[in-house]
Order: sequence, then structure tokens, then C-alpha cells
Amino acid sequence: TMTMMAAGSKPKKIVVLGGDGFCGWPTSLYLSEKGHDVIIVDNLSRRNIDNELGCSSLTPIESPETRVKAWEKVSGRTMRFVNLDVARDYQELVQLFLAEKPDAVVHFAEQRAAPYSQKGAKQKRYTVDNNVSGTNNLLVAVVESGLDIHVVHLGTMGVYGYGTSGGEIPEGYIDVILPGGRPSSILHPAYPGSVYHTTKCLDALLFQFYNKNDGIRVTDLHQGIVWGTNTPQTIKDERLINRFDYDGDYGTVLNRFIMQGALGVPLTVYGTGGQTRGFIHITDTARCIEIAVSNPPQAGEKVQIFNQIAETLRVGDLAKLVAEKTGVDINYLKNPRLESAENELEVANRKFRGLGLDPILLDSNLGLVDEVKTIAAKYADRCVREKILPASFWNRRREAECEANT
Ligand code: NAD
Ligand code: USQ
Repeated sequence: TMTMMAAGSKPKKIVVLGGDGFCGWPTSLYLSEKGHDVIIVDNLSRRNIDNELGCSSLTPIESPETRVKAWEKVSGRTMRFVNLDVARDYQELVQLFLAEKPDAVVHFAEQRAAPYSQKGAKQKRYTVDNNVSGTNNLLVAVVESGLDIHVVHLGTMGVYGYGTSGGEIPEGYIDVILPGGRPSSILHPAYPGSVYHTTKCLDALLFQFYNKNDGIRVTDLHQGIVWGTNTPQTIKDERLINRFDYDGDYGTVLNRFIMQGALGVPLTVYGTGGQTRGFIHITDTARCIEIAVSNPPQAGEKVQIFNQIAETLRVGDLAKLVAEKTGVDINYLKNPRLESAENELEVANRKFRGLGLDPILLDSNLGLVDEVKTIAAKYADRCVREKILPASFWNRRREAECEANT
């Protein structure tokens, strides 16, 4: 309803690509609750990868059909679900845009796990094929549709690289003097740390090109690591519960630690735990997307880039916090990844702050850690414990070193 909308924003028709996933599902619900008309597109590839890896979401997630029906019952709002592969079903995508004429497309539909993308030849090739083709198809379909659709993409802080720049990481662009003396504003140098993160750098070039050539409005959100499970919307009904990944490939660090704490498993810190990363709670992911959709760049403006993080935290400090709260030990493992053992990280997030985001911070919301822990404890019997330790290695040498250490 109109009364639920933020002041000044109008309800929009929004296609959410990847709307069955960990970030996409709660975001779809939030957008719907805010009065927007939401169409979820997903090919359920993430659920298929669960089958491939032999473990699934710790929380029992319902089928998209059941989820959408449950939401209708709870909220009185309809949402549609379309099963379509963004990387392969190009014609269907164009037809969807022509039939629905969306104001915005939110693009979550990518293979997003760095460890999975390093697992082997099959996964490296799949990640690049799926992510780069999907983004290119989306942009070509927007051009071909002739519609002024705002593309909002979920990118990653990982495009900047960690421990390379020194000083505060700006929002997307840096001011430089080019050889010859001309001042310019260019994309921050890309320094990816996995095949997955590399696809996000390639995405950024695709956005830059189609924005320049075809005038597409693009917002690229460089998001940090997401933690948490439920949001004020997913909590309304058991059938709306969000996905919770805990395995070595898809589980992200803080949720893994909280879950390990709840199960009494020693916390899996890679290396010394000196890695510093950007973090954001899942509830704020949804809020940020709504803000981004409501604030498209002007026609003719270059790609708009926001850093979507609430705070930076050190992996070792997270482990200590969870260990204190749960009493479990910390297990310092040989790092399966190739990354800086320790890094500082300072990140600008003034754009979201300026648009009204007052993000959830871990320190002042430790209750949320308990909430995630409660969920982990509730569904503990669904955990496949053999899937907790890392199962993907950045290269053969690293794999051999890790094996020698166990
Ligand atoms: P997810 O794997 O849970 O969700 C992605 C969804 O996209 C899945 O439901 C999957 O089935 C779908 N999908 C993948 N390829 C598709 C295709 N070709 N066609 C149609 N659907 C397809 O991942 P997530 O954690 O929700 O992440 C969503 C996005 O946010 C990703 O692009 C990721 O890079 C970004 N992101 C996530 C995090 C995080 O911590 N989870 C942090 C920063 C950025
Ligand atoms: N780590 C551990 N122990 C674990 C798991 C991870 O010490 O059990 C460490 C990793 O070595 C790494 C850090 O924690 O240094 C973060 O790992 P992660 O798996 O939580 O996050 P990452 O691989 O970076 O990927 C996740 C999402 C990805 C998103 C990215 C945002 O899966 O989609 O793009 O976070 S960012 O980190 O800002 O690049």
C-alpha cells in the first residue's frame, strides 16, 4: 500500500533475478511489503548445486511456489515466480521484459561462492559461463527491449582486492592523472581473489560499456559479506524461512562460526584470522536494494557504484566473539585460499548513509547472533557435519599443503 512507501518513492514493477536465493528471497519480500510489484526469476541452480554437493540449507526452505503462496496468505500481496535461466534462455528474458515493462531489474542471479568457483575445472568454467553470460544477456535484453529499465546489480567488495590499496576504498571510482597529464576518474583497479570475484570484475566492464554505448542506467552495489538468516518479513511464517548455508563452499564466515558455535564444533579460522572484511546484515541488504531501486542514476549518468557494507571486522575477532558466547574452541586451520594473511580495510559507505541507511552493527546487536544461533540449534539435526571443513582449495599446491597439515 502507498502508506508503506518511503516518502517520495513510488511503487515500481521490479524483476528480481535470483529471487530464490539467500539475498534475493528476503529482498523480494521486503520490496513487496514496501508496495512494489515483484516478479521473481530463478532457474533453481542453487538448489541443484545443493544436490551436487550433498548438503542443503540448514533451514528447511520451501519450493518457490509454496513460498509465494505463503507470502500471499501472510501479506495479502501477490508475487510471481518465473523459472528461467538468465544465462541461457535469452529469448524468454526479452519476452518477459516486453510483456511486463519493469521499471527495474535487480540482478542476484550468479554463482556466488568463491570456494565453489575454485573447486575444479567444471566449476571454474560454469562460474564464468553462468555469471558473464547472464549479465551480458540481461544488458542485451534491456537494450533490445527499448525500455528504460534500471539495472541494479549485486557486486562485491572483493573487486577491490584486499590489502592492496592502503587508505579508504572509495565508491567505485578513483581520480587519477593519466600518462600525458590529463586528469580522469576511472574504475578502481580490479584485483580479484577467486574465479568468482573475477566474474564480478568482468561484470563491471560490461556495465561500463553498455552504459556508455546504450545509455542504460546501472547501479552496481559492491556488497560485503552478508550475515544473519531471517528478516522482519521471513520471520512471519515458517514457510517463508530464508536459506542458511553452512558448508565449506557456500557458508559465509560469520554464519558458519555462529552455526559451529551452536553445534559445539571448533571454529574454522583460516590461517591466523588476520583477514579484515566488510559485513552487512541480511535485513540491511534488503533495505539497501530498496534504496538503490528508489534512487536510479539520471539518464546519461555513468554507472552508479555504492559500497554496500555496514562495518569492517577481522575474522579472528569474530571467532573470539563467538567462542566467548558459546564456549567452543578455535581451530586455526591452514588456509585453503590464497589471500593476504592479514589486512586492514577502510571503506567509504557515505552514499547509503546519505540516503538514510542506519545499518545494523554487530557490536550493538549481539542479540542477532543469538537469533542465528537459535535457528542453527533448532535445525542442528539437518547438519551434515562432514561438509563443515573446507573442501575447495585455490590450487593444487595449496591443497597438498592443507592435506599435509591434517
Ligand atoms: P544464492 O546462490 O543464494 O542466490 C543466487 C540465486 O540466483 C540462486 O537462487 C540461483 O538459483 C540463482 N541463479 C544463479 N544463476 C542463475 C541463472 N543463470 N538464471 C537464473 N537464476 C540463477 O546467492 P546469494 O548469497 O543470494 O547472492 C546473491 C548475489 O549477491 C550474488 O550475485 C552475490 O555475488 C552477491 N553477494 C552475496 C553476498 C553474500 O554474502 N551472500 C555478499 C556480497 C554479494
Ligand atoms: N574464512 C575463515 N573460515 C571459514 C570461512 C571463511 O576464516 O570457515 C575466511 C576466508 O578465508 C576469508 C573470509 O573469511 O578471508 C571471508 O570468507 P567468506 O567465505 O565469508 O566470504 P567470501 O569468500 O569473500 O565470499 C562472500 C560471498 C560472496 C561475496 C563476498 C563479499 O560468498 O558472494 O561476494 O562474500 S566480499 O568478501 O566483500 O568480497
